[in-house]
Amino acid sequence: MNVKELRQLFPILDQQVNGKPLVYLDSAATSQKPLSVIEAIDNYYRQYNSNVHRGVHTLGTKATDAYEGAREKVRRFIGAASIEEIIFTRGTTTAINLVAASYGRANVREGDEIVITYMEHHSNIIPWQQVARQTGATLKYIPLQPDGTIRLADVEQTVTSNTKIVAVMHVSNVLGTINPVKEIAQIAHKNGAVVVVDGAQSTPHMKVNVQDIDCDFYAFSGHKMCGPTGIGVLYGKKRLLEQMEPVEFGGEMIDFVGLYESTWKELPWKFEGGTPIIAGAIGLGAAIDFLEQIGLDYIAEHEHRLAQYALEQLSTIDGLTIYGPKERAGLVTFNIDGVHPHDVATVLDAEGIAVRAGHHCAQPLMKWLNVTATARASFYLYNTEEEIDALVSALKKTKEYFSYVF
Ligand code: 7TS
Repeated sequence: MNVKELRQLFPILDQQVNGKPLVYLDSAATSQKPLSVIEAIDNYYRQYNSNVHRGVHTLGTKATDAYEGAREKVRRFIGAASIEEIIFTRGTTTAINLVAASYGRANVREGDEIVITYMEHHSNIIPWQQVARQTGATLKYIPLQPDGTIRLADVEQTVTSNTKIVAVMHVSNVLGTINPVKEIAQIAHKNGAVVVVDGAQSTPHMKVNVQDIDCDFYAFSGHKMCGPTGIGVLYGKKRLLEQMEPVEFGGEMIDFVGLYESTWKELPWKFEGGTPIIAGAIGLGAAIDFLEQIGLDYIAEHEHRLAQYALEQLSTIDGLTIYGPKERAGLVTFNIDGVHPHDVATVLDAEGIAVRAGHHCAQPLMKWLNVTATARASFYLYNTEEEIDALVSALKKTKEYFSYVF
């Protein structure tokens, strides 16, 4: 299937925005959804909407099979050993918060260390700040190289025998850096720490195998990988999840409820209190089917080509600064001298081009870059070189417009 045919599977892409063909370059914020995902959710609500794990009626059984079937698809997709290790959450943020609230508070003490990096998204910073505050532990940062990469020697330096948790993103949503999470996990384990990987920007774009990485926890969101919003995943090693207490209590997650005490269901359900995100999980399952059909290796290669082409083309614009390393995932973050990134995004929008401007939920990284905000174009399997040409020519126009005004 070529990219033109592939684009036809995404109905939203075929529209005009401000009188111009839509150029959607904001997939790192959320991806668009193929018909097969939209239809899977539609079918659930039209044909077998029911609660799961409850009654024995036919629709309920069908819904339960589809919900649990999606869990098996996730397990296979990330190479986990068993479905007990796959917990459905609302997204990456909720998944990391679960680890922090459960594993973090139970295992981190005063004098311990939690290690993260300067490039983390807020959702992999604030939960750890909270654990550090509540336990008296210290939060430490692995420094970055000038190109926005991490040196393993700096990981070795920062992680010590006092470190209990190392939390790091697999792929940066701002720099596009692909972090050596497997090697970081080895260093963490050598020091007796567990590793939490934020996979929000990796699972949509490249093959991920949690057993090969040997991470202890891995978090990601369905909506960035062609699935719906409101569904995400926490992978955790069974040995650790077994020891952990749930953080949400109520229906669905219990085994027996007495007047003063209760017991929990086995894994993974003890972490899924309340009616789960049934349509979301079914949609995520359909998204995984779709991504596997296209092929993660093809997607990674396509985006790599687009990113390299974008780097080449954008570097022809005077006064445009690009942040991050040359070898990167499929996104480019930049600033144009003298033009605020929000103005860049507004002018691009008038041309039908959607990019994100702001701090990208990475204020410590903005501080490290010495900027308050940037613009970001992020690519996915449906983007084309022609769209990058449209971006470049609109940016040239933006530059001319602002040099004329000021
Ligand atoms: N981690 C990373 C690396 C992310 O890029 C994001 C979202 C999250 C965590 C949070 O995911 P959520 O689904 O729980 O919200 N990143 C972005 C972004 O770059 N632009 O908008 C959202």
